[in-house]
Amino acid sequence: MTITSIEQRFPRPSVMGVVNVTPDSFSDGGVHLDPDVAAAAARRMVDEGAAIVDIGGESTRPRAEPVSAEEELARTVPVLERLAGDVPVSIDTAKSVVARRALELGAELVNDVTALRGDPELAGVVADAGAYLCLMHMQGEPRTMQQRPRYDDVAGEVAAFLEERLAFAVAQGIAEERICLDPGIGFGKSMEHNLELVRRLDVLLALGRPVLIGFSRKSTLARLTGATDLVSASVAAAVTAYERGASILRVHDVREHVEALTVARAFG
Ligand code: HH2
Repeated sequence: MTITSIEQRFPRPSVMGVVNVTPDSFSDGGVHLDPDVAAAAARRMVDEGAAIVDIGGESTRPRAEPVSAEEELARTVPVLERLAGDVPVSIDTAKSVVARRALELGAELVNDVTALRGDPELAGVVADAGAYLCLMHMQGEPRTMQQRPRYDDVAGEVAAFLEERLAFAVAQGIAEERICLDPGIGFGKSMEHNLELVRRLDVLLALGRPVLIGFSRKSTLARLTGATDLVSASVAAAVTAYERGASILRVHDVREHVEALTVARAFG
């Protein structure tokens, strides 16, 4: 069987649009709770040039409370049903039941912010489906992760963690070519940690897998600029991450990022 690698499916730069079907996500909470509205937003993102749309039913923002699998399914399945077959979808979940249902409904990629540490069944679900997988670094858990993030060498520690999780995923039968890595901007990190991770993206790229970066609308950008509208700041962070070698940029404002990244890529 020939498998399409993540490099082939998501050439640099590729944009992943974000659709959070949640009441409490930090930047688009409540906006896409109606499945028709969420599905329309996903379609618009693809029209604007997104390579894939990341559908999430559980907020992972700092201090977010976990939701049950039933609730996550109730939020995401109606959206996935509306998109099935014609919109490329990623499912942002750490739960195997949610991932399994999403994959049955045509999702291509499982985006797990726990890097297969949350649900022992998830690796098998991804392996059996031959799905793409994103492994993300997080220090602590969403409820408490921003309380006092601490590292001696943030880039080295994040890379070591992801190297171990990559080996674990491969040992569970997931093809290495289907996996991308994400340093987890804002997940148990200070502003300086977030900046350092992009500044030293080469440390992560040395693991040999494509890197996904989600800097869009994150609080580091608000702290740096003092702005409330974070579109320009997000675009700057995405272009910088692309320049440092990132492949997939996870963003809320697709058109602006696609335009900026198209120009950045033209410089070669
Ligand atoms: N960030 C968020 C959620 N999922 N997945 C990956 N791989 N990388 C990220 O940086 C990432 C992610 C948080 O952002 P958002 O989806 O806007 O908010 P919320 O978690 O509150 O729904």
